[in-house]
Amino acid sequence: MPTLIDDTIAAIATPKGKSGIGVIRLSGGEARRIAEAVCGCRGNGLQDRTTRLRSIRRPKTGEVLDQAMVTYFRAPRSFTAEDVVEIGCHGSPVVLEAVMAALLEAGARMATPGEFTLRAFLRGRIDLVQAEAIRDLIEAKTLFQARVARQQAEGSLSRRMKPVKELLVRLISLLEAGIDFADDDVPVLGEEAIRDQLQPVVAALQELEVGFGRGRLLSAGITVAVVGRTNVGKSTLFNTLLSQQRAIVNEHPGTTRDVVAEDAHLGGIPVRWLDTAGIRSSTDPVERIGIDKTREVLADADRLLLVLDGSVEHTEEDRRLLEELKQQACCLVVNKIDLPQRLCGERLGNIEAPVVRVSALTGEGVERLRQVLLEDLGQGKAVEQGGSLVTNLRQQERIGEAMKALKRAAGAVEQELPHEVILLDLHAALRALNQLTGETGIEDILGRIFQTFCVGK
Ligand SMILES: Nc1nc2c(ncn2[C@@H]2O[C@H](COP(=O)(O)OP(=O)(O)OP(=O)(O)O)[C@@H](O)[C@H]2O)c(=O)[nH]1
Ligand SMILES: [Mg+2]
Repeated sequence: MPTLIDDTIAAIATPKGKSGIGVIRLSGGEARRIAEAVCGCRGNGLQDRTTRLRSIRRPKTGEVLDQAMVTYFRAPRSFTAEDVVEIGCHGSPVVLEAVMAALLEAGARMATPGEFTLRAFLRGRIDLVQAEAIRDLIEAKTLFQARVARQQAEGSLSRRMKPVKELLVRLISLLEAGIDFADDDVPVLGEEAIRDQLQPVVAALQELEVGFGRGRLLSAGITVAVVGRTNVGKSTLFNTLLSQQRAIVNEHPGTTRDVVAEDAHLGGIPVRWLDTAGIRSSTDPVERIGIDKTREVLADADRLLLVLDGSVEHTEEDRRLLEELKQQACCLVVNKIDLPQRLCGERLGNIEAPVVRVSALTGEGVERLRQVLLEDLGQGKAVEQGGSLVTNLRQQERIGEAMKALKRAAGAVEQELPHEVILLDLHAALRALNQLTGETGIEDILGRIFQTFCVGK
């Protein structure tokens, strides 16, 4: 973990391998001098926020290595809040290595992963949530993930935390003042007033905690399993949802024997779709292994789509499955609506999950099914909240810690304990929130966050 920020660091910021252009970044007090040493810009120095075509040379020999676009960002108006130079070379790995070597020769040090972002953080340019969001943005697999990460990088979570922390700090100051200046007519807050001031802080944090579930979904993705008895059209639906003929479809019941898995996005959320063997009592040993596997999926999948065949009457197997899965299934899919319908709707009456009627064969209703699933995942809400979602475990832990401390404080208020005791818990809550946005006590978590960055960021 680097702690020095006095030297000037350099790194290739674009991925390894051949590309049209490759960018090398320099940051630090000497960035401009070092860049000028390799650009040979005697008497024609780099201008702030200006890009120029330059010949890049080895300082010792003067050998020309490449023609590159060189941009200078004067401190503090740069990503790291230090002097930054970006050199856009031709994207040959050999050229980039040679230019890097020239920069090191001129006095730069090779950056470690995440060190540019670390500097931005240490120089107060961004807070911890923003730093993590930059990493999430780089690692985003879908546009939706990227959008949430970008909003966090712009400080949406931090902005949302700010008033919450202010309320807490205000309450702490009032209580402290009541104790410190007890003899000087400073009014002591009553229990009622403390409760009133604690309440909005707890409510705001609670909302963030709820958002964590959705935030996790976005970053980690989920599994959605298609289940039901044999021949109801699970594999057909699975294929239609994926828009590809992935699973074998056949009129014979018991076609799917193994769990078939495929990854595809749903509204920007990474989803692993699972097609499963139809559940029925079977004497075929292979089919029974498949059904056992389906049972494992039932236990592990994040969401279940329970499929029924609308063209036949309710069977005993359907009834058993409905009974077994009515708590778990996020949606009941009545399939084969292109055929005359025989399934009695009343049988589904006491199930809470939404019922969606589709034809997996023609695709009718499948878009609606996607919508219902997205609503169940709360994606709509995530967008509404402008992306101020808690997306990682560290953030959730800190919010959880703050919540616990606030609950202890509320308990202390109820028991009419001395204000010193309440203050201990309020300070603990504030410490947890400070760690979230990185104001105090953060040394121990820095390493964990920055070591997952790539070099050049
Ligand atoms: N008319 C009509 N037929 C369908 C529909 N969906 C599936 N089928 C037919 O129903 C039969 C069974 O389809 P599958 O998708 O293999 O059913 P499954 O639930 O995966 O069956 P198992 O793997 O055996 O459990 C096939 O002949 C499909 O063509 C539909 O929406 N309409
Ligand atoms: Mg099947």
